[in-house]
Amino acid sequence: MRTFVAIDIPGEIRARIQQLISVLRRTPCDVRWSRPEGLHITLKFLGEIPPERLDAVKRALESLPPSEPIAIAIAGSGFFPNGRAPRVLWLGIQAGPELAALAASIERGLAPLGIPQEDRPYAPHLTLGRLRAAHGLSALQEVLKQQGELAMGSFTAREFFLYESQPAQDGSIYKKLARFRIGSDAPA
Ligand code: 3AM
Repeated sequence: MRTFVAIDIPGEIRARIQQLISVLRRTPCDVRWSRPEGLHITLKFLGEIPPERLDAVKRALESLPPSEPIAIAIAGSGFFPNGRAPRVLWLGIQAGPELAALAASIERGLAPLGIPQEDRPYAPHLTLGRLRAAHGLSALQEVLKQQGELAMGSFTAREFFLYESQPAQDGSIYKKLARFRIGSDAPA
């Protein structure tokens, strides 16, 4: 099973992003847009794991050192790998150092299970869509510019999830397998 670890997006922000996607959809570009219900901020891509390893992965994620809730703001946009040869359109993530620290802690916690560590620096983002072709790119960029700062909102992340990515006809479907708390159970 193909798995990854990510932070979910609150409904109110999700609705705003869905609205943005509906505007961007009208541009004549060939993009596979993210499903609103699957929007997430990836912390760690695990790749294929044998189903019998799932419990060990969950245990490792449950026993990470404690971390503080993470204040996250979603704003701005960009392309991976760059604007000239774009493959992924993303929204930017602004967060304190706790976010990268959590991603690093997850890397460390999963390494003993043989899950390869990332060699690239952690680049938090929220994938809006994947470009199938470059045509219509300037129209897309123009509409993005018209949308201004793309300030989608902010929230405090108090949990993250282990997801399974299931291949589907029009992009993957993401299914939550387990939930993990960030910080203590006490109310903030
Ligand atoms: O939705 P985002 O972009 O945050 O890009 C994939 C997606 O992240 C990423 O894992 C998430 C769930 O599929 N992903 C897929 N293959 C990857 C790889 N080989 C990868 N991340 C790193 N290395």
